[in-house]
Amino acid sequence: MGSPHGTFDFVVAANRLPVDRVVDDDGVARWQTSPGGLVSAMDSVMAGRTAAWVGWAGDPGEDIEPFDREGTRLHPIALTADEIRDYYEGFSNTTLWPLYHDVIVPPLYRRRWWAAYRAINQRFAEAVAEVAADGATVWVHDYQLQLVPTMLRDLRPDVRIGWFNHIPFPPVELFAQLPWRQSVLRGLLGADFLGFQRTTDAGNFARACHQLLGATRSGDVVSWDGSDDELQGAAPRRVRVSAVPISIDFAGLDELARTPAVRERAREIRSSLGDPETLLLGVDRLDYTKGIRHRLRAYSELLADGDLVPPQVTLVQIATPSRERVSAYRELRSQVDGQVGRINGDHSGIGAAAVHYLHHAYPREEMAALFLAADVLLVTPLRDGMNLVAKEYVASRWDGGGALVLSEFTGAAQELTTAFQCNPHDIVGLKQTILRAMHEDPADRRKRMLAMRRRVRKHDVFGWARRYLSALEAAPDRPGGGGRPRDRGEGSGLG
Ligand code: GDG
Repeated sequence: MGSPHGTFDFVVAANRLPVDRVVDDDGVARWQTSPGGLVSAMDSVMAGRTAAWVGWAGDPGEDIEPFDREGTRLHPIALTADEIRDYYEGFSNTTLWPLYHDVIVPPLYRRRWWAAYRAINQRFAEAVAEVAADGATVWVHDYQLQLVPTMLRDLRPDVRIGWFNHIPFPPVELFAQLPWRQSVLRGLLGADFLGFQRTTDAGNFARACHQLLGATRSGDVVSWDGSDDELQGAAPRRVRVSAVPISIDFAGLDELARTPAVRERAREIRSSLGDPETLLLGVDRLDYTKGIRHRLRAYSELLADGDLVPPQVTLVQIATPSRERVSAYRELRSQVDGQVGRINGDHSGIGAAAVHYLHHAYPREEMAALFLAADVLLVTPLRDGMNLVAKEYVASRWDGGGALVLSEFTGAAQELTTAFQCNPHDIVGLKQTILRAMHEDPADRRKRMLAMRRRVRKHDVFGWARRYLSALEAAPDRPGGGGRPRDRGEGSGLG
């Protein structure tokens, strides 16, 4: 080992740092903590440890020196404009994102993007190796960094490595399209523990390892002897693989939604929309996985059928700008713009808009007020790892009001079983589900909401982080770990 080890005994590696660089009115740049549950969850597990976070600062550009913020060392990874294009917009968001979301749009396979992905993953692995203390725990996040576990293990066999996939892991029949499929699996198998949103995702990963690498699975341990056709000489691996579904800061959101300012704002929102009998709401990143077009299609048919009539009913659709340099996202935007224009042209009146379409990001308080104001939240993804918006809506409804229409293709559908579940591809079924959510007996709707609130309160983001880390601690082949001995049940193939 060349250079001396670092001093941080807990290291997070994620594509982005937990801060954004903002420039004040007076032209001075400063760092602002990014909003969101992941950052709060990580704060909660970092407290009391010497912790570092390795990630990209968000702009193309020069090296930024590591700096300390709220007790955590932030270690920026610099990316040039070409690297952002090839590693981030290209391989991460034009190859992996669509491939892992059921090929809703066709993934593109470009050798130049793959080369950049490998190089940037290596850069992350080296940065982690530099800051991690002897025997440190390293938590790697998401699909942008799938090669980091093995690259890091090669540099630092002493550290304990976990990886969590925020998005689905596809069935092997789709994953097998990837020209570099074995390298990706091998990259992940460098971890001690791989966490997924759903049991199905963990199963898909294990099946891919079986079919493409000849690995075996026993319980939640995948074993690979390191031999396969293309990659010679790898060390054998035993890796724990299971589902640890992510959640949100229930108490924080519940508290925010109860504040007088948020409640007042919720009333104001309804009154500025003409106090509709039913306010429908959609809140999504503008992403083709979220089923926004299917939702708008169902809504426009309900208007055309005369089942819904503005201004008694209106839809607010927040579509947060996302990945605007990627062509599939630009195309989606123009399709959604067109659809909204047609719906409003056909069905709005003066002071009675059928759709209020807002292509902006909003502060957390405004989101909570929108959740509290909405009678029905429409969450209709074609595929979604979890969908935090659904859980955030539930946490905001301290009043037991509201109704959630939820696609069965989200991770959240496995937990929020009393939601009005739907198949967004089935437009007739989706229309009926929206009407059912609007018209069900209020006492029954309330029961559904209270059951979902109990679930999310009990399984919040802090519990998720604790569960994840204890699974990582108990990973196989580690002193004190809970792994099974090698001779028990191994080699049984995939159940
Ligand atoms: C990925 C997976 C998985 C959105 N607009 C605004 C805003 N948001 C916040 C939401 C929510 C988050 O962004 C979006 O999370 P989702 O889970 O809905 O979706 P992805 O961005 O696709 O996230 C997903 C997640 O990772 C976590 O593992 O659940 O399946 O795809 O928190 O509230 N927040 C604010 N203003 C906005 O305009 N403040």
